[in-house]
Amino acid sequence: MIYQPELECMSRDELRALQTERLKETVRWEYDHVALYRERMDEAGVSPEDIKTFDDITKLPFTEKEDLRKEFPFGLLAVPREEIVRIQGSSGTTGHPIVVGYTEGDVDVWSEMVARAMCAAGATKEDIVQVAYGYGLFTGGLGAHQGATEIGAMVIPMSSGNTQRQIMMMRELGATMLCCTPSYAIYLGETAREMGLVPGVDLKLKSGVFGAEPWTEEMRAKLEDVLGIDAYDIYGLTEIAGPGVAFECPEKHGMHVNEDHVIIECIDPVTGKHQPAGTPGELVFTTITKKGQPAIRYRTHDICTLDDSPCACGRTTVRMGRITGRTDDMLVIRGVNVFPSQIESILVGVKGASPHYLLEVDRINSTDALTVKVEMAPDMAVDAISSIENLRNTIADQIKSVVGIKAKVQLVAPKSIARSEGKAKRVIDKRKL
Ligand code: DLL
Repeated sequence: MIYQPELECMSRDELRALQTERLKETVRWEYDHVALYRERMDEAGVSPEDIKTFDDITKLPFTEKEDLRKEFPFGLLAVPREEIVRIQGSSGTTGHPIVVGYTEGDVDVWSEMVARAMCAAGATKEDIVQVAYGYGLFTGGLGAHQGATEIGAMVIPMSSGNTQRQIMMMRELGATMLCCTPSYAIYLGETAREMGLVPGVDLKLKSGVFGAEPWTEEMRAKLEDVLGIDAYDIYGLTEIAGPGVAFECPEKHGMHVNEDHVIIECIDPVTGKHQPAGTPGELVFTTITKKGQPAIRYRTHDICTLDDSPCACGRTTVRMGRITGRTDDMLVIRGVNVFPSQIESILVGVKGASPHYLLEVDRINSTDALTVKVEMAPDMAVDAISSIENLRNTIADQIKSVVGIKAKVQLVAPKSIARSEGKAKRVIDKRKL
């Protein structure tokens, strides 16, 4: 189903014209109201009048997370503080948290974006949506909550954690949709099965909208199997809105970007120049309907490819592929670029291994060493030492052939790697400690 066909399916020409008008307004708004944008544009020798066509966006300077840190908490507000009705934030892995202010209108825009995503995953007012993303400064909980409310569905605002209680409520209230991180969804599914519950019989879940962390097609298959549902990807980031910046339709061939609210660019992270469609690059977003704290050419560090070919679902918006890594998440091990998602794809395809893993990188005698800790699948027969040895070798061989580096594989007991109720932590880089 398409929530707002008149907006999600408009012709590319109409969409470009709308984006261009909104871009001009946003640039003028930021220039007039936010010192940082005015200074940056003055330094770059570009004024709001120079933005006449869509392609003129490339004249504008980039912004970064560091700008939000420096201007913490209210330096980037483009409206008086009293106009702000909500603060959301993200901690990030380093440094001070960042916060973003929303006006009432900004919250509405965000809710609309999430409602489109939920609708694409089949949500109607009949649905009972269990939100197991964390509520709080993190945008997952409230974002999913607002989107489901916008559709008129009934929300169970569980937040993350309390896994057994979570499953009890899911069963007793008859939740039909689930929203949480994909890693937590798998954990919920595994726990439900351990509790003796059968999806489809004891649980009524039909679909779910999962995001906030990178995941793979293999993880999707696992998640769909363990919970007996149809799993959809949703992408977003606090600086731009929260979840709902882009979302999957039933074609599941990339995430439709809500282009009437944001402009997406995919750049070469080194040169800053646009990548052709289909070539991986760093995503850059400009919000074009926000008033409280708009963002112009915000560099996400997320890497993926864009696809502007028509989609069979009828939406005309450009699609982004899965996030394959982050420019700042990429591990360089003995000179080879390694993304955790590559290892994950391998593990999910190996019988006897589970998708619960941890990468540990260290420097031993001036050489980088990668250890991959992998939980054995609960049904793995561990009676013969040879079977463990075989499993270890299979994983190591596949890492060598796919990623191109030698890794030490350590098989650990099921459930011994800490489970995450939010974003999973997959990497410990001891070289940075
Ligand atoms: O994670 C917003 C969100 C909540 C999205 C719930 C989807 C669902 P932040 O905490 O600011 O916001 O983290 C944003 O998370 O730059 C990506 O690196 C990563 N990320 C978000 N969604 C996906 C996804 C929320 N579907 C950062 N696939 C982003 C891969 C994702 N990575």
